[in-house]
Amino acid sequence: MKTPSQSSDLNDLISARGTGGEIQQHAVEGTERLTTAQGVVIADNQNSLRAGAPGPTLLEDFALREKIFHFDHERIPERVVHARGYGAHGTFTCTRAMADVTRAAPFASVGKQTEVFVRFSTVAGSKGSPDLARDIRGFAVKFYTDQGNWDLVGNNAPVFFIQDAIKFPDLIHSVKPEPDRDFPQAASAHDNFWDFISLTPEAMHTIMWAMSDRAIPRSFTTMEGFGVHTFRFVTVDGVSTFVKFHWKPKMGLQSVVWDEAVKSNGADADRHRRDLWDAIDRGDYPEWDLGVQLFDQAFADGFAFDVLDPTKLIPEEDCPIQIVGTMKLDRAVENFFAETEQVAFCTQNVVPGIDFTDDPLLQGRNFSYLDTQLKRLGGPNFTKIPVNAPKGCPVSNYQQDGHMQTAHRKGRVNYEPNGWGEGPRAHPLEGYVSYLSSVSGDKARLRPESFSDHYSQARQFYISQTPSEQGHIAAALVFELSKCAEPGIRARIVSHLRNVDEDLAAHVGNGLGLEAMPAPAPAARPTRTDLKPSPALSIQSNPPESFKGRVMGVMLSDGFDGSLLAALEKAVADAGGLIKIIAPRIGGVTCSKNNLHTVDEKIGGAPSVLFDSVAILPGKDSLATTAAAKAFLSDAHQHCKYVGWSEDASALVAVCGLAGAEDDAFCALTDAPSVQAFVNGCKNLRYWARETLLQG
Ligand code: HDE
Repeated sequence: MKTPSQSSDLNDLISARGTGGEIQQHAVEGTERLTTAQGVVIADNQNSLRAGAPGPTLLEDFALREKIFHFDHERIPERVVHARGYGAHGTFTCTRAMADVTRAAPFASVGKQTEVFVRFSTVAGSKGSPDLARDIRGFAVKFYTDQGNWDLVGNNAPVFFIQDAIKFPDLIHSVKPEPDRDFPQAASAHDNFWDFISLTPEAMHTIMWAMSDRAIPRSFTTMEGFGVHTFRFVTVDGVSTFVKFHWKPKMGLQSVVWDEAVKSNGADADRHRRDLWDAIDRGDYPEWDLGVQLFDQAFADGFAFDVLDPTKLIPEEDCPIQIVGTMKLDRAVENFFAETEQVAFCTQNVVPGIDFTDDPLLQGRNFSYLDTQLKRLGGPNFTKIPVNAPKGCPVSNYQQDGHMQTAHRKGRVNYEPNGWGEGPRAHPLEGYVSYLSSVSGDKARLRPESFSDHYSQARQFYISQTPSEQGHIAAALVFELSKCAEPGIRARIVSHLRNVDEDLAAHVGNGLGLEAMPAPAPAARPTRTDLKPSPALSIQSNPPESFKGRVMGVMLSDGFDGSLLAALEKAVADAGGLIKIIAPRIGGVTCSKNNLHTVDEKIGGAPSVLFDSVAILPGKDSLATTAAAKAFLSDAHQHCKYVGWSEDASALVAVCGLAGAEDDAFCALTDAPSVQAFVNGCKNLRYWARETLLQG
């Protein structure tokens, strides 16, 4: 049977015309019937029941009433934070059995598989906000283990802005649109956010992450994930080991530059979700390794900071990451709302073998998630929604009733203990047993003294970046603070930066045009300068050296050199990448031999910011007078991408002011070997040396 998209003839789609000439599609033998929610087959889905024509619509039209009623209630409250998100299903496969450190089900044996659902998100923007906002990303994974659901509700940064949950509403209020004017959307570049930050020195480490390229990832699939808090692994015998969780993308780390992020949001506000959808759709399933940092109390005691402080990380160099499994996302959602919107993560969803620590942020989170789900999903039975229901184990308890109950116990017994000899019972050995720890101390509102160093790891992060990345951090700070109207806020931030790194503070102060540098902010503890750089924290120092899964945008016009395109297609395919053809008309483009080639995007519809590298192979029309083609080339060059171009593009290159600008990544394509050399280079993704030259 033809699908509507395959059928080009409207008449094929029409099975009847109504009296007004409107299109009616009627079910025929063997096809699905349209029904009401009560199961009554609908006869006419185009006209409501009227008394006369035209005449008043009748209240007795239950099909109309039900349809509109349901529509009116389609929306549920969006998440207060992490509203903008995208999910997919997959599998976690254990590659290292860890029964010696945890009884947690996913790590029981090598090769054991556990189904997962992942939701990636931004934090600040609302549900319809653009994907490439500068923001921390959520990285929440639900493991449907055979001992119950375990949610690892993490972020793409290993640290957080605040040390105590009581500050969370203020942090989030400050970053969200300002309450009187309701802007800016999905942006931290405004007074309220920086005002709050300037009065919250503990945020400085996470600010470094948020101003770095980590906060503008190329894709969900090119970012790391972190559990942030220190958790506990616990063995069957009750022995505990501290654990920090890390997700390492197999595609490697990759981000975009800020100008690209801004333009991407205009060109394709759905860039990240589309990228994930497309990757799964073409069978290029994204994967992450799960790594753990394991350490004991002795390590914690000897570590420079408190391992319970969520504004601190443990450098990989101090405590190596051990890879224990791989997650593969291989199934897109069937329905965005049913799955991605309704999925309910909760830090308290843990399974035997995984336990909490006294990290005050984790403790606060444990309180929050159920609360928000009750509000969003409307009642306590959201655990019955398929995406939230455990899959790997039975569920049996005496919980009953409530809104939308869909699973009821049979029979008389709804309590325990009971003398009827019926129903489920607790099991002291198989059940969840909390790690036995002693608690003592005064009841008071307090912050541990061991949490009071706010700058040392911010500095460590900064000095771990390449000069180019440091430049991006400084530029981001200048951009964001330039959006703050209140000069006092700018100065206060610079006063904190002086405690992080004097050069950074000077760059930002200069970029803002501060008349005088403010004094360094009073610090509870002086910044340590003995912490060594941690190369693992830099994206540029850890290039993927692969073009796998990356996309080259190839701009063509009629009469282009087909042999060059063929060489490009082969080289990119060999490198595991993809090509998208951009041309003046979506209907096709002809090569010099007059063969028609398919086109993916019209020029102007897919600017170069959407591609990892670009090639420009025009034909008779050199595209030198096409504004969108000029922007395509200029931006790709400006964004330090690998750019290949054929001789026929010389006029375009010249009008962009790039004649004679050849560098290792701005390459003339003349024949198959030059094409191969260009594609070999593309695996470096960017040519950062150009950035320095462009800045003069
Ligand atoms: Fe969340 N957070 N959070 N958070 N969080 C929510 O739960 C909260 C924090 C994170 O894709 C909410 O269902 C408090 C850190 C992710 O559905 C809410 C505090 C980290 C997601 C909530 C934090 C996170 C949320 C809103 C401070 C990284 C999206 C909707 C104590 C380790 C999950 C919801 C998804 C969502 C509360 C801080 C990660 C309101 C009180 C730190 C990835 O319950």
